[in-house]
Amino acid sequence: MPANLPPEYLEAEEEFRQADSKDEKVNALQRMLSLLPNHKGTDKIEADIRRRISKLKKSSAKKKGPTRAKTPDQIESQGVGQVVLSGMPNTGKSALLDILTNANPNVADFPFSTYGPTIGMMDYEDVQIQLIDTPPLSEEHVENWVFNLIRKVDLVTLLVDGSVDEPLKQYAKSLDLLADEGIYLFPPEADFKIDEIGRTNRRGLAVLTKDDEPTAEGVCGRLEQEADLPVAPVSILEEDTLKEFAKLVFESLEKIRVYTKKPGEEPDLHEPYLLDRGSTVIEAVRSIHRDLVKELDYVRIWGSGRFDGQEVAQDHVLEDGDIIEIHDK
Ligand SMILES: Nc1nc2c(ncn2[C@@H]2O[C@H](COP(=O)(O)OP(=O)(O)OP(=O)(O)O)[C@@H](O)[C@H]2O)c(=O)[nH]1
Ligand SMILES: [Mg+2]
Repeated sequence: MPANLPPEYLEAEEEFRQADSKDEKVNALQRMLSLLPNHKGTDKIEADIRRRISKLKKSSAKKKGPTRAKTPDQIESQGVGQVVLSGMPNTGKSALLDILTNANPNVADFPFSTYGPTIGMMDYEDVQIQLIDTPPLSEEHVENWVFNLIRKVDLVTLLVDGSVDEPLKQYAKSLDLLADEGIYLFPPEADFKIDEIGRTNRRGLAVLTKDDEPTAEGVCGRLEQEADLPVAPVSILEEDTLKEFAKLVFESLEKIRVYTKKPGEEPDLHEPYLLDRGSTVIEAVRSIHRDLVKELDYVRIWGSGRFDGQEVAQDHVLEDGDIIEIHDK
């Protein structure tokens, strides 16, 4: 039976063809549906229009669902952990990122020179740590993503400028600015993230920058007395302070590196397994391969054992740099 479609319907159909967006397409299809004469000859057309509407609606729902807006605080963690460089203006955050990583942030002798996050990877022995440079903390407007990022990272390094008149006051001010956002820094070994009153607690490290400046003399000692956090003095001009910084950052992430060896062979020192500090032998075996646990007979250890190659219990707590030799049944 011929469909005998009215001219209004054909117009709506033309609109559908011209439509650019999904919403426009759905609207046009719905108008076509309402203008479709109701008789046997149009049953198939009606079914087809309904199918097309439903398909379009489903595809736009899919789009809205899981794809979240990318904001600057959504940075994929790489390496041992994610570490933010935070601090008041001009404290040397970008200079530190610049010297320690492959990134090329804007370093300037005026404050507020950084606007967005800049990411770089810092080498520490055989591993890498992700450093993120951020705009400064200040009483003026700080964009929300900066605090959201700080809430998420594994470690917050709080930079204090060794060249200012009162670095200790700057340190206290920075802590206040974080506390205004409900963020509190604790020494790395204290790992309680959100406490019972809903505050965000983060592992923190105080960093006294520009330690080469004469003004910085004696400040580190005073900061150590004042601060609840460990203090790292750094200067971009002094290589050994940068090495110390990398070491302290690694240790503050509370991770250990564990290596494996096969019986009768040399250890594989290329790819360490990264485990949380305090991990036991059985946890290491599980993280190397889930199925290995069932097959496990015993483990020998080089490093934290009493002697090299000692057979250790499954609950033996591993240390950074341990080498384990897994024997299965
Ligand atoms: N003497 C000395 N100067 C430094 C050191 N680190 C940074 N500076 C200088 O301090 C100034 C500020 O450095 P930036 O790295 O841009 O500081 P920032 O914290 O990123 O600044 P904002 O992004 O504006 O918050 C620059 O002139 C740097 O050259 C250091 O270790 N020693
Ligand atoms: Mg900067």
